[in-house]
Amino acid sequence: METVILAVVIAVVVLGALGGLVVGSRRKKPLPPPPTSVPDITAPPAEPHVGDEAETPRDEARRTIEEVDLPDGSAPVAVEEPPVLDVPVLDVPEPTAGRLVRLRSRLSRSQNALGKGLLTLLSREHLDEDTWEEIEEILLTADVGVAPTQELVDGLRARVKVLGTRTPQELRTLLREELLKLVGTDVDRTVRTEPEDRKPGIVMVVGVNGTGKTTTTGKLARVLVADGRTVVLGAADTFRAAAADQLQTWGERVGAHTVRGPEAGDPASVAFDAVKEGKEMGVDVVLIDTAGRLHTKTGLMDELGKVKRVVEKHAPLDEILLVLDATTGQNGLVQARVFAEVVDITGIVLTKLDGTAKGGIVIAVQRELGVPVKLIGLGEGADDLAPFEPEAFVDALIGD
Ligand SMILES: Nc1nc2c(ncn2[C@@H]2O[C@H](COP(=O)(O)OP(=O)(O)OP(=O)(O)O)[C@@H](O)[C@H]2O)c(=O)[nH]1
Ligand SMILES: [Mg+2]
Repeated sequence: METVILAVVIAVVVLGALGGLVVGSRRKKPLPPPPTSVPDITAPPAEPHVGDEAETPRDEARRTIEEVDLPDGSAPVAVEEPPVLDVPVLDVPEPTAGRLVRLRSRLSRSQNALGKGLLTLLSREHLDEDTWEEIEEILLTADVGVAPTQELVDGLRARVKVLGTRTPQELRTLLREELLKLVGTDVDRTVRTEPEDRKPGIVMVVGVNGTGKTTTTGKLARVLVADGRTVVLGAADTFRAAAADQLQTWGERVGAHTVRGPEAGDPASVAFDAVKEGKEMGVDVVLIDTAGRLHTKTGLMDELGKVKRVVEKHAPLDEILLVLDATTGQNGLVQARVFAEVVDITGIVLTKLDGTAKGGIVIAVQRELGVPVKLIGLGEGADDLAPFEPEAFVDALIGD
C-alpha cells in the first residue's frame, strides 16, 4: 500500500515538474499584443513547437530582472512592454441628463435679483400700485423685456385677485406657472444633430467675438461624445491663429478630430473640408466653429453667409446655433437680430448665465427671434453647458 502511495507521489511530482517546465518555457515567449478583436477561441491552445524556439533564439537580448516590474507579491511576468504609442487619455464627459439641476446654484444671482425679489414683493400684505411697479422694475432689470414683463404682471394681477389670501406656497406656484408660460414649455429644444436620411449631422456655431462660441462648440462636442456619438470639429475661425488650437484642444480631450486650414485662409473652405472629412470618416456629427470678428474687407455677415452656402453643397445645415453672452443684455438682442437676418438661426445658446442677474434674457431673446434657447452656459468648466429645461430653470430662479 505504502509503495503504491509512494509511486503516486513520485508520479505527481514528476508530472508537476514537467508541467512547470512547459509553462516556464511558454512564459519565455513574448506575448502577442493585446487583441484588437475577439480572439479565435476555436484555435488550439498554444503549445511550444520546435520551430518556435528557432524564431526566438535563446541568446536573444533579454531584459534583466531589474527592468521587470514586479506586481506586489506575484510572480514576475515576462510580458514584452507594448510599444509606447501616443494614445491620449480621454476625458469621460458627464452625462447631460440633469445637468441644469446640478448647476442650478450657478443661477443664484438671477435667483436673488429676480425670483426672490418677486416673491418678497408678492407676499406684501397690500399689493398696491407702487408694489406692482416695483415688480415691473425687477422684471425689466432682469432683462425680461417690456412686452413679456407686461404680460407677466397682468397675469399675476389677475390671479392674485382671485386668490384672496396668499400663502407663500401658493405664491410660489403661481409665479412658477406664470414664468413657465413666458419661457415656453411646448417648444422642441433638442439640438438637431441626427438627420434621418444621412450622416453626419451638421451644426454651425455663430455669434460675435467673445460670446463663447469656441467654448460652446467644445462643450457640445463633449455632450455628443457623452451620448455615444462621434464628432469632427471644423475650425472655420481662421481670423485668430490661436482659435484653431483652442478648438483642437477641446477636441483632443474627447478624441474628436479637428479640421483646420491655413491661417487667414478661407473659412468656407475649412468648413467644407470639415464636412467632407466627417463624411469620409463616417462620424455622426460635424460641429463648425466660426469667427466672431471681421476677417477681411468682406464683413463678418457676408462671410457667414458664404460658409453656410458652401457647406450646404454637401447637405443642409441641421442646426445653426447663435451664441449670446447673457451678461450683455440688450446689446445681445441687437446682435441677435443682425445674425438672424443673415443665417437662419435654429437655436440660441445663452452663455455666462452664471455671471449675471439678468436671467430674464432667456425670455426676451426667444421673443425677439422666435427661436428657442436650447443650451445654456453656466461656467467655464468643460461640462458647464446644460440643455435648457424650462422647469428646472424656473425652479432655480424662484428657489426652494
Ligand atoms: N463664466 C462663464 N464663462 C464662459 C462661458 N462660456 C464661455 N465663457 C468664457 O468666455 C470666454 C470667451 O469664450 P470663447 O469660447 O473663446 O469665445 P468665442 O466666441 O469663441 O470668441 P472669439 O473666438 O474671439 O470670437 C472664455 O474665457 C470662456 O471661458 C460660460 O457659460 N460662463
Ligand atoms: Mg472662438
